[in-house]
Amino acid sequence: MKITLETNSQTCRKESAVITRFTLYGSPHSLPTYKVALMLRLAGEPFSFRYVSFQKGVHKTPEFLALSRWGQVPVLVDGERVYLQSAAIVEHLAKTLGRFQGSDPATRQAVREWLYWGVDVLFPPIFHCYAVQLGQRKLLPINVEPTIADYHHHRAEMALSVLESKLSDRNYLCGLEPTIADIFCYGDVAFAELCAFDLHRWTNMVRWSERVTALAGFKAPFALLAMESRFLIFHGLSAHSFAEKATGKVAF
Ligand SMILES: N[C@@H](CCC(=O)N[C@@H](CS)C(=O)NCC(=O)O)C(=O)O
Repeated sequence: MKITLETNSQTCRKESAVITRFTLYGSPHSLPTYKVALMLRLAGEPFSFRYVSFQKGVHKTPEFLALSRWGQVPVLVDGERVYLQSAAIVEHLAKTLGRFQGSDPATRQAVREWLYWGVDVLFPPIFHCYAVQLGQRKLLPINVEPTIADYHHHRAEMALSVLESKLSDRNYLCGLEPTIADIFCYGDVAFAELCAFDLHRWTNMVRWSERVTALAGFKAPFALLAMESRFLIFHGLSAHSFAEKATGKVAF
């Protein structure tokens, strides 16, 4: 299989009717990819999506590694520049688009704290629980010992309990308005739901999730991203996506 990384500008030339500033590389199964896609979606920004197949090992190819030094998704190309690490990407988007960044310096500092907490505490156990599930569904060659799987489940429950307690006196994580902190942490909660966690025990979190899912433009993980490359264009708030034709050249 020959893998050629097609640049954003090449893609734009080919699909002259569809020119997007943003191109997101990732997978619908990737929690951090969803967080970035959801941010773009809620900000009303059209973007091209390039599917990176883990099964085919595309993320370890020299072409992809030239784009992402970490060999990981998501990758966001904004014009000529490449952005890596989902927390840094959503921060870049909030700043450059002037959306969901928090209204004052103190709020923006609290937002940053939540992003670090999300990367450090919330994401890892839910990511591992989802990986266990992908293994059970034979979608990835992963077989996790039950005791290890229980450990991840327990750590995820502890992290979700923290969210629950912090949401007792507020609508959103950093106050009255939604910020990238909410979008970022919600991405993990959405996948916890896919992992069949019983979220209804955490009533503050359920109400917060309802507020996030009620935001204009919201879409759930697999409703937003597909296992193929797409152009996701928004006309007002209704999205139209055009699946990219398999040319044999675009393997992402
Ligand atoms: N801290 C990174 C984590 C990214 C990450 O774990 N990506 C996974 C998919 S969810 C990946 O690309 N894994 C492939 C690998 O590490 O080999 C971020 O937030 O962007």
